[in-house]
Parts: sequence; C-alpha cells; structure tokens
Amino acid sequence: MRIDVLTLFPDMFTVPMNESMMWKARDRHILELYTHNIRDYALDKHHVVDDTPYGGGGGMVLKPDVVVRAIEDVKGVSKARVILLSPQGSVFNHAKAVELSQQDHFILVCGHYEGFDERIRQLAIDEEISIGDYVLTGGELAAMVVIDAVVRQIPGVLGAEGGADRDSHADGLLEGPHYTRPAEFRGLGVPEILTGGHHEAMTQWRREQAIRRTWQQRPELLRSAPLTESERYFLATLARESAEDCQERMM
Ligand code: 4HQ
Repeated sequence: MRIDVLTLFPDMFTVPMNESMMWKARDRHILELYTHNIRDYALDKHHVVDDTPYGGGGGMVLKPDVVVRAIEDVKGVSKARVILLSPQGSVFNHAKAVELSQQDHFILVCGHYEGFDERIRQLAIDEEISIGDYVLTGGELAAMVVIDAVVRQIPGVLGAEGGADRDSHADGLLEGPHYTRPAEFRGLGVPEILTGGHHEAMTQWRREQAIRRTWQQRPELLRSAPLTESERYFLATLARESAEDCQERMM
C-alpha cells in the first residue's frame, strides 16, 4: 500500500509513523508512506498558504491555488483516492478502515486554520472523513489515527496471534475482559473458566462477556451485531436483568 499525506507540519508524522506496528509495516515493505509539505507549493516569495475569508468572520482559509496544485502534483497520473480530514466528513469507523485497507494507494489532505477554500473540495477531493465529533487544531492527528487503523488491517502487519480479527468492532461487538498473571491481585482473582482448560466453554464465555460489555457500554451496536439465536437469548437475559435492577433502584 502507498499513502501520501499533504500537510503543513510533516514533522508531526516522523515519530508516530516510525514506531511499533507502523515501523514493522514499513520495514516489511507492506506500507510506503510519504509526507509532502503544502508550503512547498506556494510559489510566492513568502510561501503564503492561507488568506482571510471573503465576507469576514475571522480565521484563515487555505488557498485553493496552493492546495489544488499540491494535490495534483502528488496524485500525478495515479487513480489514488483523495481524502480530506475535517469535522464535516463522514465519521470514521471499523468498516471504513477495512475498506481503505483494500486500496493500494490513497492521499490524505490535512488542513490547519479555519478550513479550506470550498473550491478545493469541488476540484480535488473525492471523500471527506472525520475521526469524531470534536474539533482538532489540524488534520494531522486525524490522518495518523486513520493510517494506524487502516494499516493494522492489512494482512501480514500484525502477527497471526495478534490478528485484527479478534479486536473490538471486528465482529460488531466490544471485546470482553482479559487477564494475565498473577492469579490473585489485591484480592481480585481470575474467572475460573479461563484456568480450567475447557476450550469450548471458554470460547462461549468470551463471546458472552463481549455481548455483556457491549450491552453495558454501547448497546446501540447490538442492533447490527451478527448474533446467533442462543446469543440473542443470552442478550434477552441481560436486558431482563437490567430491567430488574432498574425496578429495584426505583423502590
Ligand atoms: N480538524 N476529524 C479543522 C478536525 C478533524 C476531525 C481537521 C480541525 C481540519 C481544518 N479532522 N481542520 N474532527 O477537527 O478530522
């Protein structure tokens, strides 16, 4: 996979994109990542990239001539998708990460300041992504979030053991609890089922814990999670328990 990033702050990428899983992906030639400084595409003496907005209102807006020139130069004749990071985009999620992990090339555009001249979108952007409903100072951290989530979905990046298929969201559920040694810590033990060696019972227990945690933390995910009939029955039990708890607290 090849990813190109257009940014005013390429240095922000150097450490995060060269550690841990990201370094492995690059070292194993699974990922080529290039950053490009948008300022290099400002042709005037002072390399100006932004200007005041028409109609006033304060803040600065990225100039269309500079940013479109940068995108067109980086894209060249390739068919790479051009993605803008902004709070106005559609919200990034696991499905989007999987979809992008199947592309062989895409371009991320990061802005700073109030935003982008609208003609950048009209002329040079295929798609707009937000990493969540809050406002960042720039698109760089959002781009790194997207890159991390996408790259770990590419086969060969994580080892077979740490495969992304067991992650939260991979099966539409949150992950249940994990434990490691010691067997007792500050009076708290480890669920017996995990130390018993009954593999099938353990798998079912893990699945139920995932359903339980999803019910507690993110019940809306259960509307689309693929559950078996007996798992739906287990969920109905949890819902009944919650209703009873609620009743009790009202007494
Ligand atoms: N920004 N998801 C404003 C974001 C953001 C987000 C990036 C701040 C773009 C101009 N990006 N700049 N949320 O808040 O991606």
